[in-house]
Amino acid sequence: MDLQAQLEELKKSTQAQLQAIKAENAKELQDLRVKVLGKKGSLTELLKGLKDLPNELRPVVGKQVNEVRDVLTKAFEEQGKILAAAKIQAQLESESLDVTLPGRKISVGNRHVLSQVTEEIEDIFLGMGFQVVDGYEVEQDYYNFERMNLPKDHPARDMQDTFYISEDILLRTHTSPVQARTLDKHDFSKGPLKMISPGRVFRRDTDDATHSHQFHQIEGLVVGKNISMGDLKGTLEMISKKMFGEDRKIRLRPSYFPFTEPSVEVDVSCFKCGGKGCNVCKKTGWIEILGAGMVHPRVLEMAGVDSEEYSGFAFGLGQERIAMLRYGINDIRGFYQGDSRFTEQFK
Ligand code: FA5
Repeated sequence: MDLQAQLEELKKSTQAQLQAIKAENAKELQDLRVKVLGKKGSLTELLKGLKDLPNELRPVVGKQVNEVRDVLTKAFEEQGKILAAAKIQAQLESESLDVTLPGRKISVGNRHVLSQVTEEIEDIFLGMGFQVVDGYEVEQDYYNFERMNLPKDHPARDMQDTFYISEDILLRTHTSPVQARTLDKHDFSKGPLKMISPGRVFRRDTDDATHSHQFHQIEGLVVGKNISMGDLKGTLEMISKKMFGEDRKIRLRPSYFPFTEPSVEVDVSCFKCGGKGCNVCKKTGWIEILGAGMVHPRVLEMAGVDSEEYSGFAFGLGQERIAMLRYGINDIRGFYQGDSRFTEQFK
């Protein structure tokens, strides 16, 4: 091949190689430039052949060499720009943010369903001017039983199987001891006592789907002048409607608690069947939600409150029971196991 053909060949093959270089291999461009246009490159190599050409051809081929150098130099420059632009483009694409994509969900916790029910009931009573009072989970036998008109050896103590810590100290079996503690502190010259007290209670019960050895109650107590059973019924009717729906009715059944006289169990008309009878209310149309009654005169007297002048009502409801009825929860153990598949249902 003569020198001119070689020059033409070098030009074409270099152009082809240039085209083939990809953006991610931009370094190959520099290597190719050195290989073709460098001091010891292919073009310089071909130039050496110039001296062997006949005189009249030398200027012609010399000119062709310069042209090829110019063409290739320009081609390298241009390909360099193209590759640099492609690199920037690729970078932009890889780092681009698609603002229309839905974001990743951050899992946020929620209040436990028992806390939600408690707070809801607290709000209802706060709205009626009640105070919310805290009690002790570790309580004295004296407040848990004796002040609730359950002297030592009283058979009704068996209704609440108890965890004793010592003969006089126990885990409270109900929130009722808060009644005695609050009565002791209240100054009746400033008006009636209206309080609720939510909290945890403990009984030596066998755990099953509806019983737990620890559960939650809300105690309610109103003591003042001329407080009647009508006030109790009105209050409970209101709370049942707020918790279970406006068309709920309540029913009071005679019962027995040593600290109330008369005592009642309170049923609410079934929110599922409306009273016709279904599996939720065990075909009775009614669901028991709490125990209540008029405060026993002896409970008032033990607190130094004149039972001739003052009267009152009290109630105790189980939050688990309320939440289970409301949300159709069929196993009480779900409340305590911390399984997120349970807890997340109450967001
Ligand atoms: C009492 O504890 C009384 N102190 C309530 C009371 C207060 C009556 C003031 C009158 C005046 P009782 O033992 O029935 O009553 O319990 C009240 C509620 O606690 C029950 O209706 C039930 O909802 C709930 N409860 C009782 N035992 C358990 C248990 N083992 N597991 C879950 N909930 C329970």
